[in-house]
Amino acid sequence: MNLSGTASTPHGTPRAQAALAGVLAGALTVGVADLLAALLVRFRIGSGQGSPVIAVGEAFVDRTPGWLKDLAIRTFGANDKTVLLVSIGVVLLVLALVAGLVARVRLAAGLGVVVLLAAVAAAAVATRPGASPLDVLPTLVGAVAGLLALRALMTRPAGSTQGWSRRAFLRGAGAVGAGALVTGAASRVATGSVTDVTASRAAVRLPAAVEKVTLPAGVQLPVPGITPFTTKNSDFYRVDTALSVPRLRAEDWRLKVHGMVGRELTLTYAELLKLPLVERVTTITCVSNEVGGDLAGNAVWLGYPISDLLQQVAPASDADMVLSTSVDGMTISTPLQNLTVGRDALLAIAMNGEPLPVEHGFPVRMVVPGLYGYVSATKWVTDLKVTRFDRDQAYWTPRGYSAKAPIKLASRIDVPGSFAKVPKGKAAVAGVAWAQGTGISRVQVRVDAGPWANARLADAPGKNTWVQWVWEWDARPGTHSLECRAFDANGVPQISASAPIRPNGTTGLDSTSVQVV
Ligand SMILES: Nc1nc2c(c(=O)[nH]1)N[C@H]1C(S)=C(S)[C@@H](COP(=O)(O)O)O[C@H]1N2
Ligand SMILES: [Mo]
Repeated sequence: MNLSGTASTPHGTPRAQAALAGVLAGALTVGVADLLAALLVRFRIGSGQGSPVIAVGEAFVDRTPGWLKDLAIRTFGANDKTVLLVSIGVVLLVLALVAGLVARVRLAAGLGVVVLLAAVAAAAVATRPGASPLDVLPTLVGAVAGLLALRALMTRPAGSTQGWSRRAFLRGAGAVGAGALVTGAASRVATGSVTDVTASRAAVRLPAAVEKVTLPAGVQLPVPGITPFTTKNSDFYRVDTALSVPRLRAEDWRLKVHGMVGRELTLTYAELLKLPLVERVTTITCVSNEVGGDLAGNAVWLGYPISDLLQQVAPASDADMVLSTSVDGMTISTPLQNLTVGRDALLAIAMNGEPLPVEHGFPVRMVVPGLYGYVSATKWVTDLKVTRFDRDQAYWTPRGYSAKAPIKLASRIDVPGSFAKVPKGKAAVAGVAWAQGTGISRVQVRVDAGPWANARLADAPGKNTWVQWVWEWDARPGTHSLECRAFDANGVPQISASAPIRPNGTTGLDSTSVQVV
């Protein structure tokens, strides 16, 4: 980059200087806005959604068509959010650079670009669910700081005829850059709620369960490479629309239960911990899971049966749905019946013996066997409204997904892996199958579309988890295709015709191609 005065153009400021001025002003805008947003959160002013970059990202996620979202989840998996935030950063960088270059030709026009960007960000902030008018304050103040910085860096000092001297420009740029760094770092510190929620989670003492889960040893087959029966928290798939994970302290959590009820109820975390909590082992699954995909995970959950909770509020007899809302504004509709029949649907506080990880819903989430996550598994849940499907709608319903979505019977081949080289002779073909709420009675495997053969099923602790299966194959040299299919406990076979993710989940048989050598 040549910042020297000799590169000076008729417009006075060298291009590189102008571009740098734009980028530094942009960085200062974001730094100031985020610092102010963090302070508002600290002092509980506004709704806590004042960060312009996060708001733009979330508004973008909201407006993303379902197919694109599915593609992003499939392509980037759990990194889809990082990819989005980095993309926003790159777009912002380019636009800031452009603002600088435009300002070089016409200062007012360059400032106009900044105003336009700020207006878009302010609109995104103001339209977040539950946004408060105060939330736009950080964006506005940040924009003013950015405008002043850009103007200062682009205006030659009084008396100068040559444009900025290199040294004067660098001094100004250094000051703006330092301002951006300091505000950016301070916003990190002020978002100390980050450390707050970690401390809050670390302070949780999990009460003993009044009903404990003991897993039979036979749930786990001794097959290398098979999906472990229990998914480690660190390996558990994550799907949600939150760009920054909601950081809600247990001390601040409240659950309101209301709507078509005999009497309303509010629950604090301390009160929840004193209730008789039970353990349940449940496999949850995402509707976006492809045939053979890994958006499913199994854990032992500790929580309070939602049926026991609902009993205390006396739902109206004509209610048929519970609309749950999370602290970040996600809404999820669950058939009332799935929450009141049996005592397996939980208001969960722990996962595999630990308080819920923050990204899996700390302090409290729902876990309901047999329903895809988007119609049951509300993380960071704070509100339950007893209502009717003909009165209320959840987030995904107008976006092309069914209002009700039971998990479809599925099976998957884990070993051998796709395109694996398998030594000839005896080889284990193994995987998992699930039909939460019903259970699995049989899994079959076939080679090269030949006859179906029965696999051996591992033990299952109940109907609500996946079950491992293994089939011993006498592998002959050559390229072979393997397929599997499952039958539920009622003898109903898995649907072999393929169906897309929308509106309510895929069907089709998993297959894998291997080379036996
Ligand atoms: N607040 C909130 N809860 C949510 C979601 C969300 O976007 N926001 N996504 C749901 C979906 S689609 C799924 S599949 C499950 C995933 O839970 P996990 O991330 O713990 O695996 O969470 C559900 N709960
Ligand atoms: Mo999902």
